[in-house]
Amino acid sequence: MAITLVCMGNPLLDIQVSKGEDLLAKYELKANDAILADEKHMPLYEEIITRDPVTYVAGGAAQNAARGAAYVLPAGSVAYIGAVGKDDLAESLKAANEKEGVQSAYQVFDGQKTGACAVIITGHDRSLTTTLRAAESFTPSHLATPEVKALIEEAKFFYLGGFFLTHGIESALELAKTASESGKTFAMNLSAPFIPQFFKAQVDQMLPFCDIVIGNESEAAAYAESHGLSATDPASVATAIANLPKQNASRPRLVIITQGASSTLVASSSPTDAAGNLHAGEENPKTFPVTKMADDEIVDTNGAGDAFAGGFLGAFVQGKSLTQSVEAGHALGQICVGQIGPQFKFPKVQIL
Ligand code: 26A
Repeated sequence: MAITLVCMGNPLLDIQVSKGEDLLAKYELKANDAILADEKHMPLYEEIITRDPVTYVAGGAAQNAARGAAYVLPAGSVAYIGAVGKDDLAESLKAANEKEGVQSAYQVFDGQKTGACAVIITGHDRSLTTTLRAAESFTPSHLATPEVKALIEEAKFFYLGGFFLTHGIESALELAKTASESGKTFAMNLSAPFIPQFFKAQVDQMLPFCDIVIGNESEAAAYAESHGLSATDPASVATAIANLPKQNASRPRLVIITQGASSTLVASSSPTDAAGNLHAGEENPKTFPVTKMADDEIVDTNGAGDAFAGGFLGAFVQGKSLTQSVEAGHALGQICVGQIGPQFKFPKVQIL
């Protein structure tokens, strides 16, 4: 199979614990948030590994989405780019990718450590505190290596974790511009409220090249606030982002806002999207209902948004309709919520 989707982001190992109320209080963390660690959080990485039980699981938002997309795509369709250290963590991430059908094209930094994310679960909430380590050393030169260049030429769809924008925009812009100039589809996730909030300029620079923007309700609210939008409800924000200037005018921009257990919204910059959906006269944004999971089916919500993105892309890349793609996203999100961390169910269940 040829590679059809290339994802780029920060490869991280998730170190996950539950019942972490005391850790949230001690490190002044919010129950449902994603942040970059600062000095005061560093002891958390020593402390969390002493908890019993502690689970190590492959993470990194875009890498989770890549594994999610691979779940629904034919074998050999997905590759992932990011920077790691030369260590055991990187080996275990690579093994997880391999097992789940993602080709890793890592930029490897000898002498640096692979990034990690402390995942603290309390109830259904997840608090993510990330130390990027090698992930933030990624350089645009990696995109020019023969291996990566070939993957980029082969792929028809690209997906960027908005988190990647915290350590520079050069590589992200290069990938987005290459996609846009060659008429390929470029998708970006807003990733966390702090991205549209504190990396507004970077997000704004990327958006003209984005065909698909994915986020959740809190990221939409953060976008509305940092951009001074008067209408701050998710539907209005989705419409506002959809209608921003777009470099590649040959296809409309889709903006997808998930809302946890509430319905997903999709706004399109024009009534008909690439897959021939959202016809003129249809509601825009369109609402896609979510089937609620029972409390006892929910393990944790770490990676649910990434799983949605992966499921959506996996279907969209195969030319499925917008409705089928959103439903594949919902299905994969629910599979992920039923597992510890950003994992899927093996043997695979049919979702398309
Ligand atoms: C730059 N930051 C903060 C991050 C992340 C991140 N992935 C990339 N960059 N912070 C958390 N994550 C990942 O998000 C997933 C859940 O959506 C975690 O590794 C986790 O697997």
